Amino acid sequence: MNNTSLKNHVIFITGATSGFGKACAELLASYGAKLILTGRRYEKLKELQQQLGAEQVHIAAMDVTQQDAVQNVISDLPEDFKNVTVLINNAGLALGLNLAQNCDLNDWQQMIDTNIKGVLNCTHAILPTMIENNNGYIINIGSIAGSYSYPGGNVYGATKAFVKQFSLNLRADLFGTPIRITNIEPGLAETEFSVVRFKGDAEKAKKLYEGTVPIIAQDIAETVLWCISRPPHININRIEVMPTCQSFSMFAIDRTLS
Ligand code: NDP
Ligand code: 8X3
Repeated sequence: MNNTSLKNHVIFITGATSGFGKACAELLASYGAKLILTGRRYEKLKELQQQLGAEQVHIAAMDVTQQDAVQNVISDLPEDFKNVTVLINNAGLALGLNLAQNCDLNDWQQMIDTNIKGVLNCTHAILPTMIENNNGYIINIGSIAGSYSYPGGNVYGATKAFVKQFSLNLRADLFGTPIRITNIEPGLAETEFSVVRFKGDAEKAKKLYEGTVPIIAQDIAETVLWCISRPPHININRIEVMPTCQSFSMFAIDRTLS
């Protein structure tokens, strides 16, 4: 995308300390965008700001589950960063891969708080600026787990189904404005995601990707860049992205129940 310039953009990224969010920050900065980078780990944000340049990058340690903290970060944005043009709702997590009957309720609640309420907190806080400026683009990071069921996907998949439907419903509500909405739905991708899902068990996470060629974070950053650089009359509603090595499977049939 040689002719693409994002010099007029101020892009707010949640979950910029790792994985897709970090790769988006690096790629979008290289096209000239101003960035607001958020996440809970301040040291990681600081490193990224030093790498990309403080002129172009504002950082704020923020937990998306905390409504007041989100609102404060947005109210306190420096003048140069106030007019957010793109919000990338990327922060999210899966906790555990147990069957529902063996899950920890706290894990379920944390996934709901982060993947659903976090998206709502950020969207609700930033939408008024977009409406006032008659300009904006919200990119949500969903998942194939929001469309396809698998054992152990229980609440994680359900949160991503919420994100998919919320994205479509936002489009319906924002009809008549130039504000665009996209839900990007990746499949198997190697980031810190599985280490978090397996509660810090890096060996188990590594095994999941063995013998595969998964999506990498840069692939999703390029998808985000492609969306942002579409002309204003085009809205990409949803994009489902899988690695070639991943596909669908047969329905499970229990023959012992007859
Ligand atoms: P990573 O674990 O590498 O990154 C997750 C990011 O979310 C981190 O920057 C983390 O930052 C942030 N985060 C988590 N909880 C919070 C919170 N409460 N407040 C603020 N930030 C938070 O995983 P990915 O990059 O893979 O995940 C990014 C998104 O992509 C997620 O929504 C995930 O569900 C989705 N996804 C991932 C896939 C995969 O296979 N990897 C496939 C499909 C979708 P910090 O810890 O510093 O707060
Ligand atoms: C992550 C992809 O298939 O592990 O959203 O749920 S999957």
